[in-house]
Amino acid sequence: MNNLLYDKLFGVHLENDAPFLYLLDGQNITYRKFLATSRRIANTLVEMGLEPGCCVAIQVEKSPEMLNIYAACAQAGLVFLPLNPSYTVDEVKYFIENSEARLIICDEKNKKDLSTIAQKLGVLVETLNSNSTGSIIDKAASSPEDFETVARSKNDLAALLYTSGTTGKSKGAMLTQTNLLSNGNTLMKEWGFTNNDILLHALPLFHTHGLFVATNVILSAGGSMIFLPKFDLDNIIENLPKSSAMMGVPTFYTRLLGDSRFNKNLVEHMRLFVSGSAPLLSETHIQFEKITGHRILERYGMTETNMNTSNPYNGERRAGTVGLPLPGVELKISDPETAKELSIDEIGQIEVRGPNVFKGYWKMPEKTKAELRENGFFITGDLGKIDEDGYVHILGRDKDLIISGGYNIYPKELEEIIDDQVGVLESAVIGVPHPDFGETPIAVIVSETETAPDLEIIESNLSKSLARYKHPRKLLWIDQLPRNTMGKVQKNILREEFKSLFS
Ligand code: MLC
Ligand code: AMP
Repeated sequence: MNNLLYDKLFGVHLENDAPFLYLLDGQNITYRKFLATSRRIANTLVEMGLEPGCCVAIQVEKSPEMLNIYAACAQAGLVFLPLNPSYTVDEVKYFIENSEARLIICDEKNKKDLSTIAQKLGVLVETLNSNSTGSIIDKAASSPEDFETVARSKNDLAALLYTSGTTGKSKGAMLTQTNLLSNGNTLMKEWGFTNNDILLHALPLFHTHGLFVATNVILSAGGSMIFLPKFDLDNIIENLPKSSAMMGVPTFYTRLLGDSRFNKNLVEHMRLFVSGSAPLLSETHIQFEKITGHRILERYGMTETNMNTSNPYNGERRAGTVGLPLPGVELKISDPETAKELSIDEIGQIEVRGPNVFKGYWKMPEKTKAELRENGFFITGDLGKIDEDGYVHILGRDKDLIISGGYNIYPKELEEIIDDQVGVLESAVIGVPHPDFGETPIAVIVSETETAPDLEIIESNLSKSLARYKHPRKLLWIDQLPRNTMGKVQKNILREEFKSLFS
């Protein structure tokens, strides 16, 4: 037995002296050097008593060392669990508890708060700061540089990625080595990545897009990344001429189009722009082509499935569609009531099956059973159709989900907190169009009495428990929520009523 994830993504680069990461300060990190640091960290993790299969949670700002820890986990057979640094302590507590992580790696500034939780749960705490310092780095400096790769099977877990759920509780998607490897390799081939590519990487590393799509494709191809800490227009504009490809959420593209410095000359060297994680408006696609001559390649994926479809690299990239199923991925449209497969152009729920599809939700067999059929098809919760040329169109969501700038927000999580506030009878959180984030949540609240609830206090209480990106951009007070004859809140009516709030 070997360890395919490590061997194929990382091990193949042991002798590679080409740059893996170009940093903002002008330095670069070669593959060889990157892997040497990763091996030291792998030794450190094992010295702490972590055994194969143990989960390592990490909540830090984006840094090269975060990728070192990803590589170290792969090599030591540990399960990598990245978390958004903007999560509050309350949110992180749930993830640590639910995942049964043995170690949490956090920024020094959060150590005190997290240590209190970690101590109760018997979890180890180490630090890693955005300036490359931290206890894990100190320990790794005195750990040996040789590390014998731990054997893992291709069905073993490689990562646990939490995705919020309609019930308000986040679910840990169990991703195996096969899930990650099959997708990385397929995308590398489909999108023509080689070791000549330089990817402009401005996505976060705690989600599928920045970690498994962007990073794994570059590792598979042996290319390089210009590694930006976050999406910042000045840095993007400066680095576009040095890059060959960029992957982003639609907000990246609308922000670029809104900047007067963005023009055709900047992107002369680029061969590919990829968009995903949220719908790319046709008008963005068209305007981007008008200015740059490039047609953005839109693809469709999920935490649970990695990537499912892609517009063709060679061939027609159709605006308003997410392209064709990737090789090895089966995609069908089914009737949500009967599960019967629907025909061309009929709208229904999107189901997918393939080596990219996850193993199930961590410790949630009921939820797994409800969404992952015995025949291997996963019910995505997205609604769509397949046109006569095989292109997939996403036309809505069966799940009550808001996607803001590529981050998912489940209304239920917010509604539960708002409904608990003094003076609130009930609430409905809906997504409305937003010029920058595509969609943004607003909360419509019904008071217990005839007077308005204190919206400021509600807002302040929300900010104590929820990451900033989830906060409703507006709280509104109304007399009553519209309901259908079954008593169900008609969110579509609210969405229609408030659709122009930010336009
Ligand atoms: C930041 N903020 C957001 C936000 N991002 N609010 C709502 N939605 C977001 N996405 C908040 C900040 O906390 C801040 O709050 C304010 O908005 C402005 O911050 P900013 O600094 O201007 O934001 P910025 O750093 O520019 O971030 C915007 C962004 C970023 C779009 C660049 O959110 C981003 O990188 N998104 C990508 C997410 C992603 O990778 N998704 C992939 C999921 S995987 P304030 O008020 O305190 O100032 C997946 C599968 C698939 O979906 O198919 O890929
Ligand atoms: P996540 O759970 O964060 O992985 O988000 C996955 C969801 O993002 C999918 O179920 C879709 O609803 C949405 N999504 C991803 N890519 C696209 C796309 N290209 N167009 C529309 N929606 C998308």
